[in-house]
Amino acid sequence: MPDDRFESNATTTCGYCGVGCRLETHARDGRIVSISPALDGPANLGHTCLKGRFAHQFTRNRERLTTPLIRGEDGELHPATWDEALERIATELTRVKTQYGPDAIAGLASSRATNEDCFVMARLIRAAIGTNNLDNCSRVCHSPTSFAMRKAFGLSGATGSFADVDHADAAIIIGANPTAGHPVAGARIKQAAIRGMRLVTIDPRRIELADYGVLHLSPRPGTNAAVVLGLAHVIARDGLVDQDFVDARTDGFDALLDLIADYTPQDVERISGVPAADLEEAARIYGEAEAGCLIWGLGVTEHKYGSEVVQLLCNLAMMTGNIGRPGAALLPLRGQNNVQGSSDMGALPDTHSDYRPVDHEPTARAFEAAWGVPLSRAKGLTIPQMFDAAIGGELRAMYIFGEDPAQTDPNTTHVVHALESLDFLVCQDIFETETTKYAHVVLPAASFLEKTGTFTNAERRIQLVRPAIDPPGEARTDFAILSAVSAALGHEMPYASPEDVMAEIAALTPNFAGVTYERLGRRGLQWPVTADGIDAPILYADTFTTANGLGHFAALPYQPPGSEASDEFPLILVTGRRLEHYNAGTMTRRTANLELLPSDVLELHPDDAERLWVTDGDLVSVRSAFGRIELHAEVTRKIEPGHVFTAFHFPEVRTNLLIGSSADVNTSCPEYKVMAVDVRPVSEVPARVPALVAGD
Ligand SMILES: Nc1nc2c(c(=O)[nH]1)N[C@H]1C(S)=C(S)[C@@H](COP(=O)(O)OP(=O)(O)OC[C@H]3O[C@@H](n4cnc5c(=O)[nH]c(N)nc54)[C@H](O)[C@@H]3O)O[C@H]1N2
Ligand SMILES: Nc1nc2c(c(=O)[nH]1)N[C@H]1C(S)=C(S)[C@@H](COP(=O)(O)OP(=O)(O)OC[C@H]3O[C@@H](n4cnc5c(=O)[nH]c(N)nc54)[C@H](O)[C@@H]3O)O[C@H]1N2
Ligand code: SF4
Ligand SMILES: [Mo]
Repeated sequence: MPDDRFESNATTTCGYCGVGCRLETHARDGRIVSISPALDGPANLGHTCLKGRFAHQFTRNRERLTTPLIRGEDGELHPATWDEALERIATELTRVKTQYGPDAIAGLASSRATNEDCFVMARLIRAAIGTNNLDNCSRVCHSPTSFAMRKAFGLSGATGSFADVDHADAAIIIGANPTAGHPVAGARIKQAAIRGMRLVTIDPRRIELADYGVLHLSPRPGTNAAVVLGLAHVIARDGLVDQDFVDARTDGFDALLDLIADYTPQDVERISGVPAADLEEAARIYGEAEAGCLIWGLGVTEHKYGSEVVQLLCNLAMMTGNIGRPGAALLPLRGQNNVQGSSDMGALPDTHSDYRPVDHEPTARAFEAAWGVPLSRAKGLTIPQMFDAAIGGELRAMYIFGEDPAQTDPNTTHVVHALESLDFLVCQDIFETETTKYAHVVLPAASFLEKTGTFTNAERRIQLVRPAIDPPGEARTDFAILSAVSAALGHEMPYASPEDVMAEIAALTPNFAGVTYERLGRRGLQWPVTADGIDAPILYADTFTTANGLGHFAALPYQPPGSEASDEFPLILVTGRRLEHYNAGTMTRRTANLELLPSDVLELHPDDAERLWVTDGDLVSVRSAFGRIELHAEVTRKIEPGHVFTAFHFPEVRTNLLIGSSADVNTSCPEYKVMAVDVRPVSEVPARVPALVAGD
């Protein structure tokens, strides 16, 4: 609510995670002085976490980019004017395009930026440059969820809303740690569990929510498929199938029944380590619920068979009829503030907005008519394919907008090699990052607290973003920068403001047909939004959005992960997140959150610590087949013996030196969650080991 103690007040949407909390910002003298929760925010109901409420000091940090930078003859980045930067970009991209063709250029769109920014980025890459080489961070995150849900049900999004948690009598959370990654949703789940919702958590680590649940299963990393097939086995065996739903609404169930015969609780215990009795109890809790939710995260997707496990989760919901009703939702916890939206907008190599294939003629023609240029019908490159092509010499230039692959993508050595191989790299960010080290031009952008637009949260809710303060120095909004770059390349876009962009998105995107800023108002709308403005908190009440209107079961067997413990690498490293820091950490490391958590640490079970002669706080070396890092150990019982855990928020640690190129079979989402490693105290590392450090 407006507060006259401040010079300006704006209601906006948090730019950190996919919960999409609505925030009241209060500014004075051009700086944010405080942020409070918006009481009517539908996803946050008057709450925020410590990031949304307090982690805003980065906006006026001295290291913010305030002018464009151009790399000089001396190899250093130097301040430059906007005209110089735009001219350099236009000259270099035009040269590459003329010499090698448009497919020698690729772009990454930012899932931290707005829908409008991502749509304009898609137009820049597709229309101004002429290629479909465009991808976004969803590739390394929930692309398996998107793939699987489109296959099973039709649409790429949660089937319900966070509010369904309030109406569920049971929920399974698998491979997600919401009290760290989606804290406001995590708190809502806690409240529901306290009120009596029966919560089952499935995670190799004893996550905080396990203490609020009735049952915690701790599978070996990479064995989710066996666990989920086992749950289906028990549901079928114990007569908990909703046969009416299966008969009326789905196809493919018989093939699943044949497959799950082989996944008895005893078989599953052998594969996953989950006690047979616990698996049976979990199956009954979900199978007997009147309304049950399935909630998942990266512990499902960032695996070799991540997209298959999401399909197996869709099976569970269909066989029990737990879909399309209040309290019966599938809620993938989409990660970044706008990773749902960047993909919805078509910042992907194979789809325009609404996930319509680039070779779908009517769609391609509609975009051609709107943009006035011919568009390619050929699929573009995914992020890992871009890096391979850069090393192979086919890709010569990249435009990286709000993404830090040199820190966050897997196999850092390979990524750095790819970035170094490019003739020309543009980065558009709010800070210098590990990736800008390889850029030829760096463009200073506005942060989410300094711009207008919309973000789409993990429940498909499109919400307004409003500026609380001005961008620092000469930094410009992403919308303004991308429009200027496109114009410099000779493709003038006609939009005067992000609102104009939304008008075009609505005109070209059936699921956004009725979206206007006015209708979004304070509470947003959940897509699909009909032309007269009716939105959809719950999908699939009567029919699925597949070609035949039926939900599709998938009979997919368990297959082992890409990395397994060996004599040389006896421990399994799992990576994930910390409450206090956010992904590349560019923002949260420049706030007081750094005092709460000053570094990444390696979680290690006391039994392993004793065997390795490591005590709490010791510096340890972690080595995989791909690289080696050093960090301090935290000895804790939160983790099972044989496993170790760390995050990836600190460039000085560079966790992703350890991760290889193994990835989801359908979407190339990296297998960040399972890597065989060797851990030892640093003093014990023999002199010859540094030879194995990545890059040698
Ligand atoms: N504080 C904070 N919040 C964030 C982020 C952040 O960096 N910091 N990042 C945002 C982003 S981009 C995303 S995508 C989300 C991610 O949010 P989550 O999906 O919750 O992400 P993670 O913590 O990476 O992984 C979740 C859990 O998966 C478990 N896991 C690993 N392997 C397996 C397995 O084989 N089986 C099972 N069942 N579990 C497994 C891990 O132990 C971990 O507890 O968070 C978003 N929110
Ligand atoms: N080991 C390991 N690695 C992982 C993961 C894991 O679980 N384990 N998770 C993966 C996942 S799920 C994800 S999503 C990725 C995230 O990886 P990234 O997308 O690389 O990380 P972010 O920190 O979200 O943001 C990227 C960049 O956007 C910039 N930025 C923020 N806001 C804006 C803006 O408004 N405009 C512009 N132009 N720039 C902005 C930030 O400064 C930052 O440099 O990391 C992946 N990496
Ligand atoms: S829960 Fe997510 S959206 Fe809400 S304040 Fe925290 S980081 Fe922001
Ligand atoms: Mo993510």
